[in-house]
Amino acid sequence: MTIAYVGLGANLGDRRATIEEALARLDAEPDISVTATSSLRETAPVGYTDQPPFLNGAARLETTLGARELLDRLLAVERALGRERTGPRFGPRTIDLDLLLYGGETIDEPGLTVPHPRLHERRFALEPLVELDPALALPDGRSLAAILGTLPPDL
Ligand code: PH2
Ligand code: MG
Ligand code: MG
Repeated sequence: MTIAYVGLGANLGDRRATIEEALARLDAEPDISVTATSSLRETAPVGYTDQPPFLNGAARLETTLGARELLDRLLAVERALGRERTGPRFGPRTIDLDLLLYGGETIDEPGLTVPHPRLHERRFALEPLVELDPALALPDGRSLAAILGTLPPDL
């Protein structure tokens, strides 16, 4: 059993309903349990700023799946909920499920980087994780709460 953390994001359609539906679908998978969810907060878009505000949060999962299998399930739920990958990188989306942390593992494979490569620089991803567990750390031992304390506001 591995504890994994997934970042939740949406900025098109009924953002809250889509995030809740994504969590229900993940929890319905026989080898995934959603064991905690953070509050959802509205955030200004980062990276590509000409798009609507996001609703962001994070969830704690327990899973018997490997990281690659878990990622594949996340992508399948995104597709089922109308996620299209036609627009600009970092552009608007009905749902974004990002594998942020998978146990204490560090993974660097094509299409699968854990911890998420931009986690340490994104307030909208770090804040819900620290809300879920203030003691969370990166695999190298750096505390997420400490990283958050050094970050400027998301731009
Ligand atoms: N996701 C992005 C790009 N920019 N900005 C906010 N506020 N929240 C996001 O989830 C987000 C973003 C690409 O995944
Ligand atoms: Mg993302
Ligand atoms: Mg994503």
